[in-house]
Amino acid sequence: MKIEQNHIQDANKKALQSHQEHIDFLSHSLTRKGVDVDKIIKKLQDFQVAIPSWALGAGGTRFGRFSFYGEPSNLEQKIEDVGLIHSLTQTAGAVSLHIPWDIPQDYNAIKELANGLDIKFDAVNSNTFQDQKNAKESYKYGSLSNISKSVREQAIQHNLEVIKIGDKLGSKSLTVWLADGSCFPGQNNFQTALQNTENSLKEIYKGLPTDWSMLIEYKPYEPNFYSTVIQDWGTSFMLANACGEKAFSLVDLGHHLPNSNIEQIVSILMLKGKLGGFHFNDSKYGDDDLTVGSIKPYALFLIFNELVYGMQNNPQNPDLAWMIDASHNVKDPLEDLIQSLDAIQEAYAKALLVDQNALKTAQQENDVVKCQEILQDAYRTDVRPLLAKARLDKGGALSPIHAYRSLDVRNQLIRERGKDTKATGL
Ligand code: RM4
Ligand code: MN
Ligand code: MN
Repeated sequence: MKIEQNHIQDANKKALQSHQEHIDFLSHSLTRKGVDVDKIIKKLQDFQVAIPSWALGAGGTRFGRFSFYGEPSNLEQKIEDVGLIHSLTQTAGAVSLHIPWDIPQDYNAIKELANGLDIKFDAVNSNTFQDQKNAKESYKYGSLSNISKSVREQAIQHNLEVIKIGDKLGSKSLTVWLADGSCFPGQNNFQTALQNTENSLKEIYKGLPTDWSMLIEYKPYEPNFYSTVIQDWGTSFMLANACGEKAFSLVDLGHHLPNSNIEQIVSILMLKGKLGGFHFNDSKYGDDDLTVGSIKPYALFLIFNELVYGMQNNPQNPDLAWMIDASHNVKDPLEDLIQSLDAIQEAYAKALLVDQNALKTAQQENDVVKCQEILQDAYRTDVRPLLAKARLDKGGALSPIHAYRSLDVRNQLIRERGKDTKATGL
């Protein structure tokens, strides 16, 4: 299924008049404050977030899985789904593949399909947290950190294979997330596990094409519940440094213990030129749980404030690979992704409104109250008309969720694909 331009325009018609009133009012008041509105809209239009290939079906938990039906059953259909989201939001111009869940059969056909939908191939993700069919070795006790050389070797080879697949598609980075760790005290020697991981990562690093980067993700717990080898940003940073200048840390919002100051982590990594990628989600308790911005939108704004500061002041840091990393059980996955994209753009727009010069002056004067006022003035601005204008001018929907529903997308997908399809992923 593909959404035609004129259908989006029809869906926009009803709300055009009120949108115009809102954007006129907002532009006027922002311009009066000295904000370059067109520049912000352009930045919003340029900000593209990758959709992970494993988030297009129902997520499920270990207790059960409830499909929304009409799920994509192959990579082509997954890319079509990203195309649907992109045509409405104009923000999802990339897809991130997880191997082996989504190995292309016909590379040219896949590339052509993505190209026609204006979708790029972002980072490719390796998977050494599950055993694959017919694999010689098992990852039950770890992969790159495993005590057995032949298990480590198999995991290294898999990552090199993933690089080859990504290279054929035009990806430029490999994301490594390891489930390695231990469930009980004494199970692992911490030092040996870290040393093995470092050596394995160095082997993978050697296989990176010159214009590629390696993104090393960290996470404190799950699936191991006593220790995780790459548990925090410090460990990931240490490993990235050990590998070389093409290796970076990747921050996933759901991979922190409660109350961690993620904005500070982001800021310091960018100062050191080592923040390479970012995974968006939100959570109350655990990992990958909830729609971006559904629980802690102010925290997301503070994180974006540091990202914007870093993008403007840290030329030593590369462009980031942005990706949504969440999968759910109770929402239509496409609607959920649309909501996430909206929350990301909203936090970004608000962060772009922070008066950086005034903030610097207030900081220099130790005017703590003023500092807070400046941040919250930006945060409290209703930026939704800016987002709508950014989308509208690119041919997207004024309200992607309303358009998705009025165009009856899910039912069309169910008619095309049936009720029994199941997307690969977690
Ligand atoms: C992990 C991590 C990775 C993602 C997998 C599916 O928790 O966030 O980025 O690839 O989940
Ligand atoms: Mn992640
Ligand atoms: Mn995760």
